[in-house]
This record gives sequence, C-alpha cells and structure tokens, in this order.
Amino acid sequence: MNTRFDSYRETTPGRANVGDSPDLLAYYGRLSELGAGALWTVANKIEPWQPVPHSAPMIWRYLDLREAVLRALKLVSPEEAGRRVIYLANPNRQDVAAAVGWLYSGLQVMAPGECASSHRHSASALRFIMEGSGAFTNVDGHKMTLGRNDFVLTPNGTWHEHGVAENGTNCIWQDGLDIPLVNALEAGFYEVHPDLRQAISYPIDESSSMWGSPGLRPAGADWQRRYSPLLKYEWEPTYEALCRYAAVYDGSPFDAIHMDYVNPATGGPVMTTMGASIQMLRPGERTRAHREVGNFVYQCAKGSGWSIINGQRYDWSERDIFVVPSWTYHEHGNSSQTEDTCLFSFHDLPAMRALGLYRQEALGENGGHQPIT
Ligand code: 1HN
Repeated sequence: MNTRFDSYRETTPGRANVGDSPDLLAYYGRLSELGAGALWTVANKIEPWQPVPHSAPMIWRYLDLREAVLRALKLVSPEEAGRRVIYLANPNRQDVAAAVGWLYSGLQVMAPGECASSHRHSASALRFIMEGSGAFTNVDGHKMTLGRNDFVLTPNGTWHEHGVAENGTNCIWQDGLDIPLVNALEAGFYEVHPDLRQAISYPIDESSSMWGSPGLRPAGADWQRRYSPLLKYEWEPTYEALCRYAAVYDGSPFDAIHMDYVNPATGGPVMTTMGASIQMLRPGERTRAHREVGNFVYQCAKGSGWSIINGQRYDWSERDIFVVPSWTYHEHGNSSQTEDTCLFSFHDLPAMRALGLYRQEALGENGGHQPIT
C-alpha cells in the first residue's frame, strides 16, 4: 500500500497542504477500513486548477490507414462483426476506446451489396462520408443516399442500419459517437432490431426535402424531439455556404470561416451531446491560437494544411483525421497559396454548454493568456 499521502501538497493558501505524520497515517488507515478518506489527501489532485486532458493530440493519416481499413473487407463480414469498423485509439484512452475526451471515432467500410443489421442505442452517432458511391443509411425508416463529404445523423434512440447499393463501390465513412461519455455516465442501452432490418417508411431523402432548404422550414411543422429533423447535410450546399460567407466576411480570427451544422427547427446543435462544424481557411490563411473546454475530432474534407496543437505541428491533407483535447491551444493554417482548405469537425460542445462548463481563451500576443468570452 502507498503510505505517502502528501504527494499532492501545494503551498498556495486555500489548497491542501498537510504533511504526513505517524498519527495521520494511522488515521488514514482507520478511515480506509471504514470505506472513507480524508479529502485533503486527494483534493489538489481531483480539483486541478484547470482542465488536465488525459488524451494525447493525435493524427491518423489516411494514406496509412486506408489500406488497413480496406483489408477488413476480406477478413470479416458485417454479419460476423456487427459493424465492420476500425476505431481510432488514443494511446491514453484505450481503456474507454476514445479518440479524444469522451468521444469515439472509427472508420467503417462496406462493399457493394452489403448491409449491416439494424440496431439502436443510447449513444448518439454521426457519419462523415469519406469515399465511395452507393452508401445509404436508414434512420427510423428515413432512408438516405450518402455521397462524399455528406454529414449524417443517427441520433440516440433511433433505429439505424447502413449499407452500400449493389451497383455502388467500396465505401468508407467516419463514425463519431459519444459512447465513451454515455458509458462514463453509466447510461447506455443497446438493442438489435427484432427483424435485423427495418422498413423504409418515407420517400428516399425525405428529411432533406422537408427540412434542408436554407432559411425555410415547413410551416406549422411540430418537431418535439431533442435532435435535428434534418438528418443529412449534403456537401454541395455546405461548401456553397462557406464560399458565400467567405465572400462577405473575414470570419473568426481563431477558426476562419466557421459554420455549425444546426437543427433547423431550433437553430441549436444537431444532437444533445455532440455538435459538428465545418470551417474554411482561404489560400495562405492562418488562424490565431486559442483553447476551449471541449474535445474536437477534425477531418480534412478538402485541400491541405497544418495545425499547431500544444506547440507541436501536425501537417494534414484530405481525409486525415486529428484530435484536439480539451483546453489545449490550437491554431490552423492552409498550406496552399491558391486553394482553400476545409475542416469538418465534431465535438462535445453541446454537452459542455448544456452543463455550463464551456469557456474559451486566446493565446496572448506575448505568450500570456488573454481571456476572451
Ligand atoms: C454503431 O452503432 C455504429 O451504427 C458504428 O454503424 C460504430 C461504435 C460503437 C457503438 C456503436 C453503426 C459504433 C456503433
């Protein structure tokens, strides 16, 4: 047993600063027998001055990962595996299968004619389509066709199944889930659909037709659920929105031309725990460094660039995925002088905001910290 209890001592007034003594050690032993402990032995550890992320900043380069992901096509079937996914393992978060913070991410691969079984769970999920044609997903009977850089939701509690049409090609998409968070909260349920398949209950792509026109919503539509009625955000209008924004504004000094995917019924985030954003850096553009209470998984959707995360440079190009842990300074740059670059990201900001935990801070001009709100 570790008999040193004073290893977290701090001298700042207001912090725990109790040295060990034979009497105290005997006392801690007695407390331990009672299933109790003295707060001052752990207080400085469990109340850090600021967030201490356990996750490492990481990059997964598609050039390396793609071939390994495609190999899974021959090694396991969707029937055997349930879902044929290669997950992104942060070395410091292996125990909870998180890519960063309490967020999971993986690359799912399916061949033409394959379909994974329908299921639902307490975790919320999203997908960003990386390559291939003919992919589809069916969410509670809303079947959607999926193309490159489309962003699609499978909110918690919805039945969902994915597949690729017979006349399609091998498809790879990024999955993002809050499953580590839901598990940390000990709130997760999982069910396989009794028929393994679900019916198509609406016209194909009906949610886009109904809710996907910018600035317009169906008059009188009553949407009471806690997730977006728009389930698919297509790339063409998304990219067009970025270009139109970039034509009239400089954008954020920290995130350039930055837009959130939103629930068109509320203007709020697409789901309760996870949100998603898209940002554009114009040719040669470089952002200022800031940090936020929140965890981010980025995928380069177009072009190439670099990010400096906690002082280290990570170069990325199309389809590379990288993560920025909570309260970690980061800045992004476009490495091209002629082409724009776009970063898709998903994050836990809706959870942070709902819990009143969100903050951000800019890196000051002379290395100091300059709070911003
Ligand atoms: C899930 O439901 C899917 O539906 C993919 O394709 C990955 C990882 C953990 C838990 C559920 C899917 C998942 C997942």
